[in-house]
Amino acid sequence: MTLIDGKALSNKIQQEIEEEVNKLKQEGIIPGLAVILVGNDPASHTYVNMKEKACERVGFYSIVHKMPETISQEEIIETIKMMNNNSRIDGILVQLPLPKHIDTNKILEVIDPAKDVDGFHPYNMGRVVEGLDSFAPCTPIGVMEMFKEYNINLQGKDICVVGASNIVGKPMAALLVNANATVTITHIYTKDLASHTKKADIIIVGAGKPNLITADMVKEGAIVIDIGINRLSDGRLVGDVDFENVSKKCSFITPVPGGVGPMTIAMLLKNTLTAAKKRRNK
Ligand code: L34
Repeated sequence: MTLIDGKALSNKIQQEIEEEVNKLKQEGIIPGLAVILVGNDPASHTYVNMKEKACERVGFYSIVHKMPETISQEEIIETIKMMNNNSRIDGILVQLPLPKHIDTNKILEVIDPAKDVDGFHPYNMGRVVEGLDSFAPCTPIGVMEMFKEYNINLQGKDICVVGASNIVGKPMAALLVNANATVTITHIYTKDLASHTKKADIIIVGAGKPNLITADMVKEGAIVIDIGINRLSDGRLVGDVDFENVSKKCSFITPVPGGVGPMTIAMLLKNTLTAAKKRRNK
């Protein structure tokens, strides 16, 4: 069994980005990321802090615009429009989830697709599905980078994606189909989850449910990618996979923490760098 080290790969990518930023700086270019953080969700604050620190590490300019839980949809939209017009900002990210009174889709559609480093705008999502050059969501492209780094060939593979969110499952499936895999997307209404996972050469799970994937659901020698991040009541951080038992059957598996999470951050930086270069025709 090979452990896929997302942390190490993330660090390697961040180093490459830092080197490129140093070169751009000689031309007077500093990539800039703006993050909108609404409310007091502790996990969101943790992730945004990590993103801010990562920006600092690679030499980006970054701002975090914090807004109270009670903020109106209109005020968020006005802030995004300001960022769309701010020439120092190359990437705009609205940390999700947003409070219930906010229509997330309405917010995401206001972001200039050229600054949509999360790849959540319907324009970019459409381009991802068509396999065109586009910003794609950071977590799925982070997973694709892991496959590349570990020389895992996807062509013709049976891949089961567990979870059908707009952020993870759907774009993940699109990227895999474009890499010539045979993809099954399962979700909470799937009748018999195990019947699908058992057949899969690769299982990619992002459902937010600890121990959803147990050893009996996994084929011998399968590859398991765990996108879930759950904090248990004792403070422990676990994924959606029963790692201890599932890992014994796997050829490759990602840990939580230290797997897909750090890759999400690296891909955000990569998308922001790409946005900065594209806006200047580089
Ligand atoms: N707009 N909202 C927007 N974009 C995103 O890409 C995200 N996401 C998800 C939540 N909301 C978002 C993230 O950034 C989840 N997510 C994310 C990013 C990084 C990590 C986890 C989730 C991460 O690095 N996790 C560490 C452990 C962190 C800890 O100790 O809590 C890990 O090793 O998995």
